[in-house]
Amino acid sequence: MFLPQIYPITDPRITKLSHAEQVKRLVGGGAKFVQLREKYASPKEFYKQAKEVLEIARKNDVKIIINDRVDIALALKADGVHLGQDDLPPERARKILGEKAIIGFSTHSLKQAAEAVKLPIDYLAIGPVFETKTKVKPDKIVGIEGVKIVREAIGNFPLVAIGGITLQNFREVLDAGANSAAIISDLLSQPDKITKKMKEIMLSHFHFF
Ligand code: 3NM
Repeated sequence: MFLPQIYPITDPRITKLSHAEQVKRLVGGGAKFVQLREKYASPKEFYKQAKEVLEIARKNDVKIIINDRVDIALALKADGVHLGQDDLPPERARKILGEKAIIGFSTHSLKQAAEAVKLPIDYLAIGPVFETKTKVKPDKIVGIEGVKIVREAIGNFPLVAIGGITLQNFREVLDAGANSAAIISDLLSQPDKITKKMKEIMLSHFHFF
């Protein structure tokens, strides 16, 4: 599975923009893989917005992962879902969405991560790595050390780090063993600079190689 080193996630509360507008701005900056995260709108409203996103994404060869809602991912033939510890179990999501769907799963401890690799998922996420204000009731911070420990425990399993990741610290997170850094507020907190921020982060990563 293709997992980009920078994994942007939308947030309408932070941006006051539709998911489609956020995706357009992120894609303008080079994003190829975006998660739609919606914690407040009704399923009907989220469906409507995600449908608009999928139309844009298909034209631009961008993969779209739907947070939490297996039903919406199925209805729209999105590329996959990202599930939390309290969502539909990944086994069930896999049966519903099929072998080709990308399924991601959130974990917040070494124990959860070690369990997660046995599930029919494509990547697991560990977090929060740093302090975050974006998630309501975040779990305990795992730190860079937590990313390293999880990496050691899971072998080559695809690993996404999340929580408080920025343009300044994402390289440290990747060096600790994450394949990908998921980022919300550092990309979105200045809505008129989303494209610029996305470009900056893609470029700084490019310079590294
Ligand atoms: N999940 P930001 S932390 C959505 O720990 C989410 O699983 C987390 O936002 C986890 O990049 C988090 O603004 C919020 O810190 C990430």
